[in-house]
This record gives sequence, C-alpha cells and structure tokens, in this order.
Amino acid sequence: MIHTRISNFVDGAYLPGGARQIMDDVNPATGAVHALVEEATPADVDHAVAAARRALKGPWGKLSPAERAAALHRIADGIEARFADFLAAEIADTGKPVTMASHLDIPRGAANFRAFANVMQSHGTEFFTMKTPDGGDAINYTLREPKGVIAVVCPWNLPLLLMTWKVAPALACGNTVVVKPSEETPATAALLGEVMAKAGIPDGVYNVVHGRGPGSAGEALTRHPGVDAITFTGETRTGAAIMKAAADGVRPVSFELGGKNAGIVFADSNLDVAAEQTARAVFLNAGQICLQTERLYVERPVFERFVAALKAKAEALRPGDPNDKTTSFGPLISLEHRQKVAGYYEAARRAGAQVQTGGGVLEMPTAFSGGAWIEPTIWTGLPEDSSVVREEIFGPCVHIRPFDSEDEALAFANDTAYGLCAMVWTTNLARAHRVSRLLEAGTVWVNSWFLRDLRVAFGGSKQSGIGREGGLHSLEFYTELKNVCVRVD
Ligand code: NAD
Ligand code: 6OD
Repeated sequence: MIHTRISNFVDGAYLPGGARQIMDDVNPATGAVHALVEEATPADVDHAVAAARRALKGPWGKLSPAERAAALHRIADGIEARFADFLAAEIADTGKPVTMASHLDIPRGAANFRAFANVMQSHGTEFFTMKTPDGGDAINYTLREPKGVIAVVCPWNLPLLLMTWKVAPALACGNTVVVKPSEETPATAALLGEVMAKAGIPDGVYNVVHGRGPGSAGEALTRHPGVDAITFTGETRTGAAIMKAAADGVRPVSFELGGKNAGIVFADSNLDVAAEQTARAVFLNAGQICLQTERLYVERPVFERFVAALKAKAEALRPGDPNDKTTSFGPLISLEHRQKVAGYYEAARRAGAQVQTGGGVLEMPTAFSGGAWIEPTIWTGLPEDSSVVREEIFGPCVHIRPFDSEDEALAFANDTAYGLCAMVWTTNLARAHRVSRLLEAGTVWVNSWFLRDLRVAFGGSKQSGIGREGGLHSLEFYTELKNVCVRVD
C-alpha cells in the first residue's frame, strides 16, 4: 500500500499530524492530487537533526563495517519485497511509464544499497612504516570514521534512485541522514521509512523531512548547525544557494548539478544503433534526466539520415497511461515545469528553428488531459548562441547541428558552462579515445549512454557539480580519515 497522507519520518516513526501546512502531491499524468503531504516545521527539522545526532552514538555507531553491510543488504531486501508499492508510489509521483520505473528506478534503489555494502567491505585504508629521526621505528595507519549527520537534498526526476544513491553510501560509512525529498516526489522516501524500521535500522539513523526549498524544510535543513555535511542533487542555481548555507560552519558539500550535455555522431558510427540509443538519451523520462542529451552534433555526410532516423524514433514514442506496459513516453513533472519547457519551444520558433517534429504541448484523452504532457521535439538550424542551445531545458527535446571536422565537433561540445556528461558515436577506436580525453565532462559514454557501474567516479565538472561519488569516491565524501602514528620501538 502507498501512503495517501505523507508524514515526516523522524527517530524511527512517522510524526503524528499537527498544525502543519499541507502540500498537495499531484500525479503529473492526470493532474489529480493523489496524496497530502505534511510540510515539516522548523521544530520538526530540529527534531530530525537531533535524532540523527543521537543515533550516531547509539547502536548504529557501534556496528562493524560487516554488520552495517548486512544491514544495508536487509534494506535492499526490504525494497525488493515491497517492489510493487515503491513502483506505485514512484509512478503516482512522477507519471513515468511503468516499464521505465520497473527496469531502472526501483531496481536501482535496491542495487544502491547492495553496491555500497560491498564497497565498504572491499576497501581498506593506508598503512606506512617509517624511521624516526633517532633511528627508531613508527607506523602510520588510517582510520575511516563517519562524518556525522548528513543532509540529503534530492530532486524529483529519479526520486528513489537518486535519494538511495546518497543514503546508501552515507549509511555504509556509519553516518546518519536527514533526507529532504523534492516537494514534487515525497512518496518513495516516506515509504523507505517503513523498510528501514522492518530491516532493524536503529531509530534516528534515517529521517525524512518534507517541504520546499527556500523558507521551508530545504533551507532549514541545509542551514542547520547540527548538520555536518550536505549532499545535494538538483539545479546549479540551487547548489549555489546551498553552498552559501554550507559556508556557515564550513561544512563540506557534494553536488550533482545541471547539464547541457552534448552527443557527437561521426559518419563512421553504426547509425541504426546510434539513433536507437540517442532516442533514449534524448527522450527517456521525457528528457528529465540530468544526463540527457540536449545538443547533438552529427557529421555532415550522415546529418540528413540521422535527423530522419531520430525523428522516426520520436514519432514512434507512445504517450499514455503510465501503468500500461506499452506506454513509452510520460509527462513532465508539473504544469509549472511544462510552462518552462514550452517557453523554450516558443523561443526556438522565434529564433528561427526548423521544427523537425513536435514543438507543442500534447493533447491527451480526457483521463490525462489535466496532465503535464508535451511533445517530443527535434530542432535544427539554430545558432549556437541561442538560449535553447545554451541553457538546460530538462525536457524531451534536442537541437541537432552538422559538423565538418573532429576539432569543430569538440569545440561545439565543450562550449558550455556545464560539464556533466557527453556521448560519442564512432567505430574508430583511436578517435573514440582521443575525443573522450578532450571532452570536458565528468562522464563520457562511447557507443552507449547511461550505462552505469556503481564503482566508478560519477559527477560533473564546471558548473555541473562539486566532487565525485560512486565506489571509493563516495567513501571519500562520507568519511573523515584519521591518521594514527605509533612509535613501535
Ligand atoms: P531543484 O534544485 O529545484 O530542487 C532540488 C531540491 O532542492 C528539492 O528538494 C528542493 O526542494 C530543494 N531546494 C530548492 N531550493 C533550495 C534551497 N534554497 N535550500 C535548500 N534546498 C532547496 O532541482 P529539481 O528541479 O528538483 O531537479 C532538476 C534539476 O536537477 C536539473 O537541473 C537537473 O539537471 C538536476 N539534476 C542533476 C543530477 C546530477 O546527477 N548532476 C541528477 C538529477 C537532477
Ligand atoms: O546513476 C546515477 O548514479 C546517477 N546519479 C544518475 C543521475 C541522473 C540524473 O538525472
């Protein structure tokens, strides 16, 4: 069962209803309210942070890494046991197609816990022997200790996946967390409270406070002096605001921010596969994935063919009931976000784009007519300095431009304030490696997209982020290293 009244989860229990503001939780496929959410008060945030701090010193803090790893596997088991509930909650919050949520979002929720249980157990720390100035012997070894109370501030596009991507390593390292899910998608974070309790995770280790950002739970949490570190996924502008909050108390941040990712398609690539996978990279989750390709550069001899192939893929997408297995295209997250994306569709038209397909809002049958639907859209013919080519839109749209040389493609791809990821399609091995090295991005996918090994460094360069998470890199953020130097002679 999923919750229709979504409460804050603090110190191992859902807080009883009180005089809190109520926020509507809207299903973006229909526009209907499917749950009511209790907005955390500043006192609730204090309560959550205090509970998290107490839990650091309780039984959680005394577990060995192996015992914590076992606890993480129990959480993963719990998500898998409640798979249908997590699926229903995620679909109700986001409107994403069941095929996507059941293959990506929910399995990754469980996989994140398993991956970091394993990472924690398979990484040791350093050990050095040394001579003392008077000829004696000493050893140095490093202890990896939890950082403390971690604030986890999450976006709405892949709610369970992105929240557990942070909570799992934080818990693996012995920290406690206070999660602030997006106000648009609070359901799976709330449901995870039940799983934590059933998995025997001590009270106060996992807490959830609901609300918006500024003037609400997001700001109260990130400004809270009891928070030791902040991990955030969301817009670059929000990251800047959180960084200012983190400056008080000089608290560390880990940021996964926006992108304006480029894809480069060389004429020697396997065009059928490139078009197939590029359609995923542009339209999956209605383009609401930070790794989405919004700029495509295609070598001139295959430009027309590639545009036609991608257009055919866009036009084959099936919008519809998210719970129908044949639906392959969902709505945007909200009518407000649709207005923003539609604004770019209008800007593209005004700037003289050739609209290859789409370009407007999607008219849907009555049951879905109140939803935030918009057409998959492909443009060509825009100058590189137009807002549509420079700014993150976060919708199902892409601009495609021809190029004549490798250097020109690289110059186009790198001409952005962002550096999250890039995608290259070629069968020329030397070129694949050369271009990957020269692309300014945290991840380069060659002949693939969004293929994830959770042990690798993940994050963005330039304005796409601060730091890397994944595998050992997550341990670097979620732990403090302490060197112990012992004279042994
Ligand atoms: P957002 O920045 O608007 O909100 C993210 C979270 O921050 C929400 O929980 C929100 O309530 C909270 N928040 C907003 N203002 C705040 C403030 N001043 N203080 C504290 N908390 C605040 O982002 P979004 O619209 O939810 O998500 C879409 C954005 O996220 C896109 O820009 C996308 O590129 C980015 N994103 C990046 C990655 C990545 O891995 N780099 C992953 C997913 C999404
Ligand atoms: O796969 C991941 O771990 C990850 N952080 C994906 C981010 C997707 C952005 O929307």
